[in-house]
Amino acid sequence: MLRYFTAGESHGEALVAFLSGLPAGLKVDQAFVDRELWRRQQGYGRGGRMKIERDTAHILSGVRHGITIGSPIAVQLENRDWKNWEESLPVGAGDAARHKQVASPRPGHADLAGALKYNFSEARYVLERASARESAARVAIGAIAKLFLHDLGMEVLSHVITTGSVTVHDHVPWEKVRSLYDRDEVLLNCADSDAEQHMKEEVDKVLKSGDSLGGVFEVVAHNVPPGLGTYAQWDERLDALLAAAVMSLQAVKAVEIGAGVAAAFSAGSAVHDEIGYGGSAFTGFSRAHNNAGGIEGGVSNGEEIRIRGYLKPISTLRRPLQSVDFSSRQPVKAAYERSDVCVVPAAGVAAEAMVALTLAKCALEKFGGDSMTETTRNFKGYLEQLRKY
Ligand code: EPS
Repeated sequence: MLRYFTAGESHGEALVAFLSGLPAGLKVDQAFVDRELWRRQQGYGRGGRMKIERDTAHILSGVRHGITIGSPIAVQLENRDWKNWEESLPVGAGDAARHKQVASPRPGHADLAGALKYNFSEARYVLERASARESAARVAIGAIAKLFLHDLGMEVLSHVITTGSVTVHDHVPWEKVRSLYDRDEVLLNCADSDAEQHMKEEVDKVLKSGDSLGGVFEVVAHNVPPGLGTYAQWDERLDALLAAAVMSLQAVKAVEIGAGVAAAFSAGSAVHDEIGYGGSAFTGFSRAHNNAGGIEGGVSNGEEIRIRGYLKPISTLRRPLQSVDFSSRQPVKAAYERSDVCVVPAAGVAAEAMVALTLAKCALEKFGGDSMTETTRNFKGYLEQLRKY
């Protein structure tokens, strides 16, 4: 069973991620993992922090001589910013005068709900863990899940559909999403270069005005065979698992699979993907289009999986909203600390990681195996069964 979780505070010494349950014998390409981490750090609209951090995965366990050995994988990511926080956020008691309080909660952030829940007098500890810095740890193990999926022929990437008021309405084919991956400079990770320039202008506007922006990313999982997930039980449905995985990312407030939102306002005849028999990647069956986003009845159907995440605008504003001081209870402006103003491309990369981890989990449930030899043998046997169906 594939299991994973993370630990670490945004300005603590390091982030740590654990990934347990991968078969032995998977080649782990460190350069690939580090490039995924680099991709997450890119995008127009990031704040000063990204000039400090150079994320790299320090693999502590579970990989020897370049391959997985079946034991749990632990990965550490250094926070370079830690050297600026050692006195204000020490593990020991430290000097209270040097602690940096977050005196008034930011609307939209976890600050107030977290302080109430954990009975903190201010929000420092809340934001340290609620911060999207944590998603770097998920990207590190998500990259290893991607390597596993690559061995089964599957790929997971993302692109940006909306930033602020600019939206790409045309369908973006896989080849275009794939070509974004090869870029050495990431602006807004948008496949339409005119739209991307307009998105940049939107970011510039909010940079000037002290505001922030949200947007929409789309994750595409390519070459996923039919049969991952099941309708047999509510918590094994692939759409439910993917929605939870993407929704769990910081600032995501809605998730859509395929044409899910528009479909709710359309007639069935305009939505459902008619079935033909002319051949496709895995079987003789084919589809006229893919409004279902690659999932029907909680099961992958062999079409591309398309899942969108809707991000609220970043809740830290340079021109802050109204709030209340934690100690005096007087009205004040919300706290401001250095922040990003737009993170849609980065959130897309983090969502790729969550989608990859989810698909890897479902693939391992279906194909099993303690070694990659066993897993790929089972996988190939299933592909043969599909071809013969
Ligand atoms: C974040 C605030 C900023 C972001 C951070 C997420 O951090 P800081 O306050 O240290 O400048 O840069 O994102 C990351 C550090 C990252 O690696 O993505 C927040 O409040 O969520």
